[in-house]
Amino acid sequence: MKNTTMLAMMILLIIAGGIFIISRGSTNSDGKNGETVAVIEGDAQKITLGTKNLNYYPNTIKVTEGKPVELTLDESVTGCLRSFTIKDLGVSKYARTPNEKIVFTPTKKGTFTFACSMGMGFGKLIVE
Ligand SMILES: [Cu+2]
Repeated sequence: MKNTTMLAMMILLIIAGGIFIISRGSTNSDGKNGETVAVIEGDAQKITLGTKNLNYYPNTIKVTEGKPVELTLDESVTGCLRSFTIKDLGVSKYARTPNEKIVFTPTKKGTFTFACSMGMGFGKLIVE
C-alpha cells in the first residue's frame, strides 16, 4: 500500500517537472521584445524579418562586425518594405521573394538605421 502511494507521488512529480520544463521553454521563445540577435549557422549571421504594425519586426537587430549577414524578409513583408536599405552601410536591395536574401558584411561598429526605400518602415541595426 505504501509502495503504491510512493509510486503515485513519483509519477506526479515527473509530470509536474515535465510541465515546468515545457512552460519555461515557451516563455523563453516568446520573450523577444522586438529585438533579435543574429543566429550564426555556418559562416553567415542569419536573420529573418517579418512585419508587425506595418513595420519590420523585430526592428532591432544585433550582428557582429566583419561577419556576413544573410537577411531574409518573410512572406508577411509586402510592398515597398521588400525594398531594404541600410544607407550608412551601402545596402540597398529589392528582395522580391523570401528566397532572395539580402547579404552584406557590416564593416564598422555602431548603430545604423535600416529602412524601406521610402522610409516608411525602419529599425535599428546594431553592429558590435
Ligand atoms: Cu516603404
